[in-house]
Amino acid sequence: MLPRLPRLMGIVNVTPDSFSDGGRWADPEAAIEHGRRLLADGADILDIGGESTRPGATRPLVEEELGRVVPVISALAATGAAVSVDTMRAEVAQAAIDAGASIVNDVSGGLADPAMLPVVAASEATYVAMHWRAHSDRMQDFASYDGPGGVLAAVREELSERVGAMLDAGIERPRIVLDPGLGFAKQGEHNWELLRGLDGLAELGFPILVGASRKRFLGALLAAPDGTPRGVDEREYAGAALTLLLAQRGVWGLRVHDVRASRDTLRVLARMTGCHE
Ligand code: PMM
Repeated sequence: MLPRLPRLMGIVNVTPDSFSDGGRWADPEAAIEHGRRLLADGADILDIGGESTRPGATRPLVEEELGRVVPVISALAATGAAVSVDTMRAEVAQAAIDAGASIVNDVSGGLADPAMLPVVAASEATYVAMHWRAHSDRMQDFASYDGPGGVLAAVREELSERVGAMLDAGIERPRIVLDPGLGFAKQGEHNWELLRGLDGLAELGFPILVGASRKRFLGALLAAPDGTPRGVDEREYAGAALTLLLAQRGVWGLRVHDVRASRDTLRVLARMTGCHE
């Protein structure tokens, strides 16, 4: 059977310092407007985050994070949009659910805050658990995968441990989505290996979300002859190529900045293959 097309999760970073769009939507009104534009461009879900996870980033206070995301989630969920909250904090996840979010996207897979899994378990939210090893100010110190099977085996094993914790906490299987965590405690080549070997991760039996959009490894791939990385705003064709390839591999979702480019790509794929949109 042909795979269903992946859901497009449009990114709304309500932060002053995210790597590709830091500061652009830091004001709630600008973020709400941006979310509306992404919906018009074809987003199925809006992923709203108030903490930058760029390598080296320091964490905002919980009050700051709440003040950034809650008004934006309330406004966008009130229009009927499917909203996800990108947070590692249980308190923020709870406030987001109360404001209308139906997905909790936790880049730490429950490792950053011990209260996260119980909060999600007590809700009906879908839980996206990403592979993660440490906070952004020191995650690149953990980007080594020297064991047998390399990065693929390590990510698979560490995510399956997290699945065990989620099930123990009472999050039912159908609510769990896994994410390989491209760029989080990973070097560029690790990201490529994970993308090539994604089917191995899918063997765990859970839907897969991938966030490759505009990331540094694409800038490196597209670097100028002198080695200067391609700018963050000029990586959308590489992103669209990944959208196509990953859709053909049957991923559940793609977390993207350039929703229009990905939606156009999926429309072509649907017409060519008969996948349903
Ligand atoms: N990447 C970023 C933030 N949140 N969430 C998931 N599930 N997967 C990701 O790969 C991911 C994420 C960082 O990227 P950004 O600064 O472009 O938002």
